[in-house]
Amino acid sequence: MSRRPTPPAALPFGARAIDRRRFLGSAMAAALVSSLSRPEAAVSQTNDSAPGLPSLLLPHPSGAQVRLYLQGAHVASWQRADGEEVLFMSRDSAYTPGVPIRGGIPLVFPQFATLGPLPNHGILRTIPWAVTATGQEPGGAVFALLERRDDEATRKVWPHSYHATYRVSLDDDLSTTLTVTNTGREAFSFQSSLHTYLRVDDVRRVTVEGLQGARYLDRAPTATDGVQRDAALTIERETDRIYVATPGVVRVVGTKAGRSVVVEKDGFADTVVWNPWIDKARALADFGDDEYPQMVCIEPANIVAPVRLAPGATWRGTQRLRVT
Ligand code: TA6
Repeated sequence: MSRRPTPPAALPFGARAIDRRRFLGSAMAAALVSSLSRPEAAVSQTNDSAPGLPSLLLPHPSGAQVRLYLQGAHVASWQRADGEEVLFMSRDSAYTPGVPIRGGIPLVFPQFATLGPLPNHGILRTIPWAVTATGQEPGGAVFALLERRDDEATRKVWPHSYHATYRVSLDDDLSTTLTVTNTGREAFSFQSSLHTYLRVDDVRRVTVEGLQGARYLDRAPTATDGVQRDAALTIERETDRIYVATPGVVRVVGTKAGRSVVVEKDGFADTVVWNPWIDKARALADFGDDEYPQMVCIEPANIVAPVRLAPGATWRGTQRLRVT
């Protein structure tokens, strides 16, 4: 399988030294620099090996950092203060403008997967977003705020006007909040999810808790819909389930020895659990055949009951990831 160029590693933490001439040369850089409210929350831009796919670092004084691509406001990495990487990124991911990035937290809007006529998982994850602010919150979290509006190209694919914002906030935890405002004259409905790829040492040793009693729609081949009877879901085959109207907290136990990741959601009714397992991993060109044990997707989502947004109304969906 052809290896795609993987981007240079994020700037070593604390390495804010960047080629300011190059950095300041771009209009976006000017926006970034002008939006900085406090130097210590400075955001450094790292242009990956694929020109035109800029990413930025959001360092926290603790030593933790988040790296996100402006394409799709795509969080690709969350390194905790101890250096632990919490999110999974495939070594075979593309870093090409307009091509989905495999891993991190893809934004899904206004369609989930192929549950409609739009491109898989919709339009937001493959288009460039603008950074509108960065800084530090009174409680000490550092944040980046990005936004995206409709344009002629998006309206050709999905004929509605919207203003989307995405806030990434890092302290001990990582919170990401997507808002969508209907800026048009007609109501529209949408599905959405924060398609979070959690990194695990071995998915066969992981249990997913918090879904007991929930009904699920099973999208894996030959699988059938059902109800989660056991308190702990184990991953032993291709798993592609939409759990309907789930509680606000899911715990992924055993991401590393003695570690769990808690996924809290608000504004999202459903939870998707996905692991491609062997055959689907082989079928994905941007996913290593041997990578399926290293990840599980836990996705706060609105799928079964799409959100209906009246003109001028705003929807907000948030997830908070916490390592315990
Ligand atoms: O969220 C699960 C899912 O819908 C799977 O069916 C699989 O297609 C996954 O999303 C990845 O989708 P992508 O378009 O990123 O390949």
